[in-house]
Amino acid sequence: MIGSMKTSKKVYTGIFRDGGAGAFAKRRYRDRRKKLMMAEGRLMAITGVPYGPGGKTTWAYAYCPTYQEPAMMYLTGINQNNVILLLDPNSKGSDEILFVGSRDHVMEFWEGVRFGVGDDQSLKEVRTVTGIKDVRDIQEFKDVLKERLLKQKKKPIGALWLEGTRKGKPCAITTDHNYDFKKKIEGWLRSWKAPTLQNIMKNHFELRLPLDKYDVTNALKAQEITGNGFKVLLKNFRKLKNECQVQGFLEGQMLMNTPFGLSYPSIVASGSNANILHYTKNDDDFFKNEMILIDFGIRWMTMHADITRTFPVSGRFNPMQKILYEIVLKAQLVVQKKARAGVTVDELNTVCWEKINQGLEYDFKAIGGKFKLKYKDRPHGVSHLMGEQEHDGDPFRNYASVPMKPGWMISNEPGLYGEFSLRLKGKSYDEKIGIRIEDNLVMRSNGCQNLSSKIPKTVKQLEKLMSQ
Ligand SMILES: [Mn+2]
Repeated sequence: MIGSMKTSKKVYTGIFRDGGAGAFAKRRYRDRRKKLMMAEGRLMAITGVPYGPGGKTTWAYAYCPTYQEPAMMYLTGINQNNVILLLDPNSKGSDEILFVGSRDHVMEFWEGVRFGVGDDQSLKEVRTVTGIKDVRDIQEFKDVLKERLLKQKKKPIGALWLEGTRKGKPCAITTDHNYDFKKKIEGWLRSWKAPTLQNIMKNHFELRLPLDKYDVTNALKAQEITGNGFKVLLKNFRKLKNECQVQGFLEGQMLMNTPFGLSYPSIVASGSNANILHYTKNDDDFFKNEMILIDFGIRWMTMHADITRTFPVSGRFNPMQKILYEIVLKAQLVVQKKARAGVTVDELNTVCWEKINQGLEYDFKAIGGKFKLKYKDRPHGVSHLMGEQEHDGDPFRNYASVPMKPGWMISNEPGLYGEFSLRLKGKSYDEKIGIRIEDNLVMRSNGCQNLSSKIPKTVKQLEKLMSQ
């Protein structure tokens, strides 16, 4: 017995995410699968991750409470490796079949309850929680696929893998588990003399990227916990001596308030370390006049917060830091004003980096400031898509030229990185500084909703919190 239905909520918390929809969860996932079937009209096979953390990198232990292919999570809420979903919109029988591994009592003794076939009770419970009525042993997948394929004549099967174009040339992510799955199925199709696979990526992302009301609620909850962690950090900042203490303190505050884990390991970069965009060492001491950049966030259900804040270690901005910081902040506000459904990420980039350059020219150079930037035109994109993943959507970011849709969530993260010097009121300042300020926005038809609006970011707000 996995557990009686009375205790199912607790038993399944780790391996089934209801997305905050409670009793409506089954309907919500079923609707998503139905929409995908409507859009594709073909037989489709979608795989979960084949193995858990450390499965291919046995030397690494990854702490990650949610470990699932985001497409599988989006369509079923199942947070367990080794599952496959078959969708068959043209079938006269069941139009969706979930394949899972068999029950393994030894494994359950080590790792806790898992969905699995092997006894009627267990199968019944998988059905009850996921809403998928037809659940079968994953060993049968190949045979069922072949049988269903023959029934739909010559129509190609659909599967998901990540592909796009980079500098005009087609390319794919070949290290992803989805690509391994694609290769495997293609091998079978060749031996069956069947037409090759069709990628369902476009329709899948079109359906998945706009957040629904549950997603927005979850995203706001992630913001709230992330923001509270940040506020507590600032109030206690004077007690901390180095980057790793900041990481430990902040992540501790955040993890105490979410069972869903971090969005990603935090970047905690003081002084010139903030000029390394993906700084991960987090092992340096501070100097008292430095700025510190932190990039952090948690998950709530399957939604992510992705926040960056930059502030002075001392709790007070020096005059040069304040000028540079406000250049970045102004650019962020310009992006936020421009962001809405119908606008492209490319257009946001244009206004963002123009505003930064203008700021450097008129607010810094004009008063005698000198600088050497760490990049040519721009350091990185101002926005990426967010959702089921912290970086969601096509990984080649071909979406940047597409008008955004209502409900898309994006980051808004202008930055300024380089070496800056200024002489002001008889005092000289010369620092290597990296400043990034990042909020998360949801697109609406008449503007955007800044989900991060309650997380302090003005000079005044930051200094006030740090002086408490
Ligand atoms: Mn980001």
